[in-house]
Amino acid sequence: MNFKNMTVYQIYPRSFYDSNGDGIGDLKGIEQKLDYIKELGVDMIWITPFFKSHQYDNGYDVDDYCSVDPRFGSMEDFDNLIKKADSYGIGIMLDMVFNHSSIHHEWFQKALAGDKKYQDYYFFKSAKNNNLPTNWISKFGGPTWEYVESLDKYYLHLFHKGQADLNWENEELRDELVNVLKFWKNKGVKGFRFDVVNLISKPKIFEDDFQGDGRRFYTDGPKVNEYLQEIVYKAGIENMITVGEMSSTSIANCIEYTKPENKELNMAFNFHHLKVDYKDGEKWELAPVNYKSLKEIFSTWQVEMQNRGGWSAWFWNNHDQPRAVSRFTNDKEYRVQSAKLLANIIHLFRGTPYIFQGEEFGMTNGYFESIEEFRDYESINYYNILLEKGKSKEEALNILSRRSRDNGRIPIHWDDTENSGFTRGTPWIKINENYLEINAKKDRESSNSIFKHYQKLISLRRNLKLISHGNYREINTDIDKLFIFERYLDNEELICINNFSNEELIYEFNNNIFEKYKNSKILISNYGDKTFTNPLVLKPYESIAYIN
Ligand code: TEU
Ligand code: CA
Repeated sequence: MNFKNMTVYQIYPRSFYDSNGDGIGDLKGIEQKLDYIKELGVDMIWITPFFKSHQYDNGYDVDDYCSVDPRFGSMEDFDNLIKKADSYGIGIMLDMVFNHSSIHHEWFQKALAGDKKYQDYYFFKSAKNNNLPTNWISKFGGPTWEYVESLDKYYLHLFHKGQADLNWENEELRDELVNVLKFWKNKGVKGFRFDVVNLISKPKIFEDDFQGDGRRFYTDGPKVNEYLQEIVYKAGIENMITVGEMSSTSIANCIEYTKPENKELNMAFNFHHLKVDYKDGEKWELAPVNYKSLKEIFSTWQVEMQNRGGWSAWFWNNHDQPRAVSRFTNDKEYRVQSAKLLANIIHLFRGTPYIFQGEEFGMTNGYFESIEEFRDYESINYYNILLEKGKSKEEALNILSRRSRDNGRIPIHWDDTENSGFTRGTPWIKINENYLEINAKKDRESSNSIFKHYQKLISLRRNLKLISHGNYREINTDIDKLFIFERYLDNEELICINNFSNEELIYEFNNNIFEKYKNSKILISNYGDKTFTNPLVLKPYESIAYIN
């Protein structure tokens, strides 16, 4: 399995398929859908946390790293899943939440009981001048310190107060995490995703931030590279597929985290392209999508990572993001074309593409109508923060509907039977009303199937070095919503032309581009065959790639 020509499918088990009718997706459900995943053609499945957890943050608050939470099934279910996946040639990637553990983890419980050894696994600090140890703001809103009366100390939590940050400076703690990796590696796991792993190197001095929310003090800290090299080496996972989720990171850091000679990770997720509709970088302030900025970010990351030996994991969607087809394109009149346009871009890029469950048949945002429909702690917390800031209920609900992570957590629409075929029970979160029109079964029966489009892209990446290893260059257009890029390797080249607008576009290429591609053949298109002409007429949301 080579991370450069593979495609990874992300499953959020809670919303994937419920096999026992309790309304929550589970491991047996994944096993029962392996034929579907096999047919798609992916090489690996990343499963988000299913370990024992109190679910404050839907499993990213881990009580026991070497377990299966009964909600999702048993360890035997996991063993059966990995065995069947293996027989299909599909690797399993697990999600290691090592920046923080749950406060119900036995380490934290021992710390609370006064055990100094385990207190040093975390960050317990005294108040400073009758204030919190620092004024940092949690990613979910609110302070990052929670008071423990029995210890007269505060502990650090960058996320939910149920997620206590782990002190990676402590070598015993690091060795505990190495053992977790060995446990799952010995069970046949083939890859690991490391959750917010660029936050693990905390500062020696904790100080207030009067310029921001504190992230500049703990993001991409001084020892992340050293910690990653150590844990990869000690766990013996250098030959596995590894990806780091990098929160608020930089290109320079992602190059260091992923360049092979550093023996850290194969690749890294970054989020810059998913913030071009934030107002001044603020997730909870709406702004129109800045397509010019989107193109600049894509091309800067593509070229820099290529020139300096890094490797990106590319994605539009995951369990923390709204659905891209609703966010960046037209999920109504041009939903099918839009879904294929988005797929073409990510799957023809340099870097490893990730498909988030449901993306392969064009699932949309949740179209929530009341605050009661939301489940995500971050969303509900920010709803209250927005109201406190003076937003009306309607404004706050509108912002949540556009930004909430619950948009990506709507149960998968398998077919048009009750509850979209996801469960025979009551789903833990609402099913989208549009499941009658938008579901896996209907899409795969369609002559215009998005699923079949993804199958082709996955196969192209596996078989064409031009795609998996080729270089990248953008063809600059002065039209914000027209994104054109090339890939080139030896004497092969492809061009991918994308119209991000509702309107027809007519584009005049310069002569040398036209000369290069005038006799080329179609590689993949979302509207069907057409000759490369000059000028080229592009329909709304048309995405077409030619290869010569
Ligand atoms: O995500 C961290 C992360 O960067 C996003 O969650 C983002 O910070 C958040 O949506 C606020 O905008 C990882 C997991 O993917 C996420 O599900 C967890 O909630 C989080 O870490 C904490 O483990
Ligand atoms: Ca279930």
